[in-house]
Amino acid sequence: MKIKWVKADITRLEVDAVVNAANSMLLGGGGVDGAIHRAAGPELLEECRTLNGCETGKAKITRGYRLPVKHVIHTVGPVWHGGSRNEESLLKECYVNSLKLADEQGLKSIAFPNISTGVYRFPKERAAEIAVDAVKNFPAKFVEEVTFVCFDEENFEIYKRRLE
Ligand code: AR6
Repeated sequence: MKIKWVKADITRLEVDAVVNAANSMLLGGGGVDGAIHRAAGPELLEECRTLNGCETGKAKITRGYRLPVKHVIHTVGPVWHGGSRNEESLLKECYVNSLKLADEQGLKSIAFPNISTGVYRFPKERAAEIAVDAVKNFPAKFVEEVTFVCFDEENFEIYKRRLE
């Protein structure tokens, strides 16, 4: 599996699926969630309304609508509470369950934002370590390329150091 990292707006990426760092309602929000819904258009929200939300660590898939992708995989990262509420395993589950969905659909390329490292306040260095480990250890059948999409300079430098 090829692993890449870029500094970019995830709504501009042309891949089979982009992952959305959503909340358990799956009805949009701020940050990357807001950007994805704005770029995909109202049809995305319509489909999300049919999903009945999503638990932390789990993932659900929709179409990509006006985004240049086939699918959006919505996952719900943990809110960081200091590390004693299973945050690390839940973050790992976000990556693994998103990859499982992509692989089940036979998708070849997937792009992840830095889940939970925005308003959910997960420490960035540890989040990157968990993300990279989860991807490297995933037994993919179809997924060939994973892109870590960093939006802020700090995350970009962290991924660069870890993957270069
Ligand atoms: N493209 C790529 N990455 C982005 C973009 C973008 N357009 N915009 C922000 N990021 P956050 P969370 C990065 O807060 O911490 C939402 O309101 C950002 O720099 O979007 O998982 C949801 O509805 C950061 O590194 O998500 C939830 O309520 C990363 O995306 C809640 O926020 C994640 O930041 C989820 O919080």
